[in-house]
Order: sequence, then structure tokens, then C-alpha cells
Amino acid sequence: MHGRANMPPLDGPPQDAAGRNMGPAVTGVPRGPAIANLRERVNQRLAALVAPPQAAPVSLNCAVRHALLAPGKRVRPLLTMLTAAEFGADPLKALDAGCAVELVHTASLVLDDLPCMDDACTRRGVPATHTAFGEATAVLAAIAMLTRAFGVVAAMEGISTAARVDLTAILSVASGAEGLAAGQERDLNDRGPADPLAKINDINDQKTGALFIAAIQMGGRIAEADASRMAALAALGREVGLAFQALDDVIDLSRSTSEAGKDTGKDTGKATVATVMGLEPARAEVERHMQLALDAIAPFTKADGPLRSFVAAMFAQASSAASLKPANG
Ligand code: GRG
Repeated sequence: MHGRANMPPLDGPPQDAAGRNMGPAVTGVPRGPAIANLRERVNQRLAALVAPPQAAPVSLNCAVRHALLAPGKRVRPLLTMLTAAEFGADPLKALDAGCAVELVHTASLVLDDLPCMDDACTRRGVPATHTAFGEATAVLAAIAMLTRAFGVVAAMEGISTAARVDLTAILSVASGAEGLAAGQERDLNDRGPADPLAKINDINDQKTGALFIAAIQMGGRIAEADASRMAALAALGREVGLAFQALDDVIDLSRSTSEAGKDTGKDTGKATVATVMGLEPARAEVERHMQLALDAIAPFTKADGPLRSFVAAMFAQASSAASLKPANG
């Protein structure tokens, strides 16, 4: 029951997402009042876009809210909104598109944590969804979030029908057999301890980069960016994805579960950017991809504009030696 008519207005009253502290536990979290404000809008909107906790079946809807409203960093919806802003649109025009991306992302995290995949117990500082609600309900919650994402895009107001169709196509490609699903399959079943960096990055590009490309291109599409800008945004998304996954690998190797808010040390015996290169070179690799990301949009954006500032802030702490201390240290 989430048709367009039921959607709360964007400027509706603030809603408490889950009654929890929304401050993320991990490094690499862009801050500042403008970003905090947009992040709060995302949190409020996500809480309004899914069924309330008392709606039947309560177990399913509580599982969705448990996964979705836990304190994620919301970098993907922020990128959607900041890309729209960079190219002249009101960032709130892209709020629902960003929330759709976050719904897909959260669905993927719930599935990723299952015993048949990464077998993780903690996510976003709280018990993984299957740990709290059981595996069957977690799978169904992921399906509910994935399908809801496309309903949210279909119901977006203030953009043309053609734009809604394009947003749907962008999100679909990123989610499926060319994107996240393919990347995850290769990550689980086509990966050896001696894989070369090129193969690792190719998998990371699908597993992680695809959704960053979608998040950023959706913002560009809402702002009606032209073809050359959309191509630059795809390059930006790819490099942000590679930098982000490399940083995630560094965190897995160098942070405790309580610091990261999710299980770490899961990459032991697995070829990742950090295990193959070592922590310090992996940190340099994060910076190299971040620089390539910034270069990709340099012809179209100002250095102090919303998009380049945010991307730089996303990875600022990767250059801090503090992010490289030993796990559980
Ligand atoms: C549901 C479309 C769909 C696909 C399922 C399970 C799966 C296929 C894909 C998993 C892909 C995956 C978990 C990639 C890792 C991406 C990553 C680095 C996640 C961590 O993202 P953060 O740090 O997390 O942004 P928060 O919690 O802050 O949102």
C-alpha cells in the first residue's frame, strides 16, 4: 500500500527513523551541516517509504525497518542528490531516487550477510537481519526492499515519464545479472586466493561499482545532464566504487567489528585489494581511484562544488594512518 497518493510530502514533519543513534561507526563518513541535513532527510524519507512496524506481517515489516533504518552512512543517496545539485537541480528532487538506491543497497547487505553468503552476524552496528529475524524472513525482507525500490521510482513526482523510465532502467541494470547479482556470484564462486588485482577490480566493479554508477547517473538524469556529462558520471561512479571497495577491504583487515559496525576479518584467505597489496599500498590505491574519480568530472564541475567536495571527503580518512591500525588493536 505505497501508491503515489500515499507518499508523504518531502517537506513533511520529521519522523524518528528507528529511535536509534544515526551516527555511523566507521571511518570515511563525510560530515558537515549540509551533508548531515541531507542525510537526515534520507533517513526520514526511508522511514516513510516502507510499511510501519505495526503493519502485518509484523515480522517482515520489522525486519525491513531493522535493516533499512539502522545507521548506514547513506553515501549512495547523498551522491544521487549531490549529483543532481551539481548539475543545477534541487537535491530534494532526487531524494526518492536516492532512497530507491539505498533500498537496493540494503537488500544486498541483508542477502550478503546470510550464512550461505558471507555469514556475518553484525551489520550497521546491530545484529544482521537473519540473526535477529531468521533466514527466511531476512530473504523476504530483502525481496520487499528490492521491489519497493522500483515502486518508489515509478511513483516519483516532478520528473517526466521518460526520466522515470530511464531511472528504472539504470537501477535495473545495476542490480541484476550485469551488476550486483553478477558481482556477488563471482565474488562467492569464482574467486581464488591468488587472483590478480585486475580480476579483483573487475569483480569489485560489478559487486560495488555498479550501484555507485547508478546512484550518480540517476542524479545526473534527474538534472537532465547531457550525454557527455552522463559518460563522465559513469566514470566517476566506477572509480568511486573501486576506491570504496578498496577502503572496505582495508577496513576489513584493519578494524575491529565494533569499530566497523559490521563483521571484519571476513577476507582472510580471500584475494582482496588489501590482502593482495598490503594495507599501505591498498590505502594508496584508494587515493589513486579517488583522484581518477575527481579527474573524471573535472571538466564539468568546480573543485569546491558539492560533488567533488563530497567525493574527496568520502575518502579523506583513507589517507589517515589511524585507519591502518591492526584489527582489534
Ligand atoms: C539485492 C540487487 C541485489 C543483489 C544481491 C548479495 C548481493 C546480490 C550483492 C552484495 C553486494 C555487496 C554486499 C557489495 C559490498 C558493497 C559494500 C562495500 C558495502 C558496504 O557499504 P557501506 O559502507 O555500508 O556504504 P552502509 O552500511 O554504510 O550502507
